[in-house]
Amino acid sequence: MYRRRQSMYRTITTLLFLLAFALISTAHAADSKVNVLFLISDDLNCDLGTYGHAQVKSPNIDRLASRGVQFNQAYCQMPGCNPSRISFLTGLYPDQTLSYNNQVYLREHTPNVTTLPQAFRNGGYFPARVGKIFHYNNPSNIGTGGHDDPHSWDQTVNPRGRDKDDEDLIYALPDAHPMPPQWRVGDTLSWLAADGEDEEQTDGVGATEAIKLLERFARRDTPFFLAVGFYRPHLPFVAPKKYFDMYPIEEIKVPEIPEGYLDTVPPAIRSRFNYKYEEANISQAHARRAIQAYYATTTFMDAQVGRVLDALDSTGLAENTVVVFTSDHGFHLGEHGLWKKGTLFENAARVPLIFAGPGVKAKGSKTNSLAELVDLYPTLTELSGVQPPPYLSGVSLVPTLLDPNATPRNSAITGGRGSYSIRTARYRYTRRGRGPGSAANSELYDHQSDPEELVNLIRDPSRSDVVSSLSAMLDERARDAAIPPEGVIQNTFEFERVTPDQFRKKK
Ligand SMILES: [Ca+2]
Repeated sequence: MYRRRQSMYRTITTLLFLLAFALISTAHAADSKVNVLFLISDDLNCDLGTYGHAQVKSPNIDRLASRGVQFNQAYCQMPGCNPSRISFLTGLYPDQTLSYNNQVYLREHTPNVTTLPQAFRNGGYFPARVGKIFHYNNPSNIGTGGHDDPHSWDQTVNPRGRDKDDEDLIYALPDAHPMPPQWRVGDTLSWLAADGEDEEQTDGVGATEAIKLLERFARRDTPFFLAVGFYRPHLPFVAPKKYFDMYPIEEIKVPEIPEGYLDTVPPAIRSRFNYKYEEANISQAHARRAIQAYYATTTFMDAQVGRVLDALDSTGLAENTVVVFTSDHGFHLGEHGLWKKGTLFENAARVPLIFAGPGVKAKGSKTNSLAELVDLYPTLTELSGVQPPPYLSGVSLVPTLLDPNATPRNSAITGGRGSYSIRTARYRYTRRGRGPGSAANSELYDHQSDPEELVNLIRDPSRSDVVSSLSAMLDERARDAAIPPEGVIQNTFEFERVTPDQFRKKK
């Protein structure tokens, strides 16, 4: 009897031990899921230390690059906030999301799409957002949810700093066509060397909130997808004074434009060059101030990135967290005589893109492998083992994260609705409007001899073979980028938007 009981106890003990072991293993499986920290800046170009800029100080982004893989040739899908963000957050091209401007909400045209954070949520992750991930009108929507997608997050934080209260102090270029002040500071070149500390600015508040979330996540077992969207260096260029002092005005260089340059670009885009009178006719003194302010704002934003990265280290989460840093599109600072974004030139299409953390083996590499922002989705799901939806359009960049010489794609496209630019390792070929390419609607730039894209070679007879092969490549890529994604509803109608003023007039 005693023996039988003893044997029964032994069996129960063994069973309990096995059960405990199974529970621990499950907990470990949850632990071993890698987290994602997705950092994105608004309107940031590649004027950064790690991208070889001689003046701009970006020690924290540089630090991230030194422990990860930096893509030197990464391009956005559309050089505007909302269409670019909707594209990479759905893993689809603009001709698939049908979102081309800053007014539309993601689900107006693609109501049942699974967003990137949603895929992580479906995979058992806790998706959280701080600041601008989906589109926000910047700065007018700061402090609100902007164009957010409520299906994407379990928690959201909308930071708001003293930059909103200081808007009256912001200097804006004298405007040829007066607009309400709240719109002007986000649209016209405008800046403020602000009083106060980093932590008081919207991006400082955002970084503080992101740090709090990381500290909380470190105490939990649930894997997280934390997206932190910085508002700067988007206009207005507002940063604490000390960052302006880092860039003495006499050291700022304004890009020079060759005599007769405008005659070399297709007539269809010339209007783009002059659409804002005060920017097209900017004085050298104002141009210097604007560039100084952009650099200062970039360095301020970089410092906030540094605070979040420090928290990732101090919480012990860095080891098990994939970090991405990027921007929604580039930004012109006077090149070609252009300011801001919205063009199909390199400065507006190219974005910084850095991956670090588990799965990123080629640490400290700078790769020339081409990448598109639409590749973010399949890359992050592969790195974390999350199931992606079957219709994604991008390609995974994981091969390049293992070997910087790997080339998952041989071209990158930017554009939609008939106007596209294609970038290969050497060339940029751009065609505006549907229909066959001609010297009147196309451009060809050879980056080997002309990295500033100032010499349009489209009429050069010795390049006709290059033009026809790039033209065929562009046709094929544009066709593929418009294939309806299987299972995703596409609403093709446009929503009518009426402002309160227009509504009153209509009545
Ligand atoms: Ca933007």
